[in-house]
Amino acid sequence: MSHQVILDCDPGHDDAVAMLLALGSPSIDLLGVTTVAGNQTLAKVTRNALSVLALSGHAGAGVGVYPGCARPLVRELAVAEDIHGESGLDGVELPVPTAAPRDEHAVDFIVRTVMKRPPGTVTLVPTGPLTNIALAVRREPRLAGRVREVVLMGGGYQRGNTTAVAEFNIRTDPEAAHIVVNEDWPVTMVGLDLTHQALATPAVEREIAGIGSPVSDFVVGLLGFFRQAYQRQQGFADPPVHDPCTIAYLLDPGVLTTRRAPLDVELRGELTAGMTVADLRGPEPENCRSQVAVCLDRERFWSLVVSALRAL
Ligand code: PIR
Ligand code: CA
Repeated sequence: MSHQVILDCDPGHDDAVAMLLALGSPSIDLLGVTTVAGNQTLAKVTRNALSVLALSGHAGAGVGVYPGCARPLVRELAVAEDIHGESGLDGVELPVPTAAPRDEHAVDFIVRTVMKRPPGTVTLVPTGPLTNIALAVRREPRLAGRVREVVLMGGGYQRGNTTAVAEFNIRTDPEAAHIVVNEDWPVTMVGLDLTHQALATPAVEREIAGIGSPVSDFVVGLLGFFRQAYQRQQGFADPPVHDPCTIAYLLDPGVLTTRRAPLDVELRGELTAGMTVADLRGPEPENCRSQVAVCLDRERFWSLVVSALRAL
């Protein structure tokens, strides 16, 4: 059975890898790519999404890119130029897009797509700020009952990266994240606790380089830039490739261990705005619709990524 997925992203080095993992995996049916301002401006991340689709060739043919929100609901946009560079995908030459963005807003596309398909079939995978997803469920509250699951990259129950306790996607639009995690739909939070285990080690890089295709060369270029940025800005030896962990979970749920936990987002804390608060006290609650990702099977994760890249 294949997963029908809308990928809502802000590419972004790791978003690009998430796109390629989805495109190169036959059991993911990518219904569309929606974009949101985050790592870079909306215009830049939309262009980047189109470039990645062009690179992926036939796999990306027919997958539309739908531009969404150009800024967060309440706060000012602060892009992650220090990590992703001026283009949002620095370190590679960007393929010339072979298609234009679609003439439909991301929020409208999400609502239309989920409502026209059978209930419980479409999975939303946000890997950027949650602005589009929040607006979609406010625009059409029935989305909550129809979406199969929201599998998001964002947050963390132990630490942040943008502030001590807040992760970038959530910190960028905390109000949107608050809407999404408080909605009555299943949410899987793939946060930094998990994605900091998805490190692109030199061995991983060598394996990808060994594929020897335009797609693998592109990914090696991305990882090289991402490694240097992470060494400089975050003191990591190897860069964590956050966003594809969400898609990998759909491909093979066993790649992650998860724990059910009530979730919320701090909006007002002087030191903690944008923090995701997971209640991990006591035994694991049974009827709780949210869960957090805890542990990554690194080997299985990278083998999914490598096979997808090889297939493109
Ligand atoms: C990664 C991101 C933003 C800032 C930093 N420092 C690192 C982007 C990634 O694309 C991922 O979706 C998420 N936001 C991780 O915080
Ligand atoms: Ca991202």
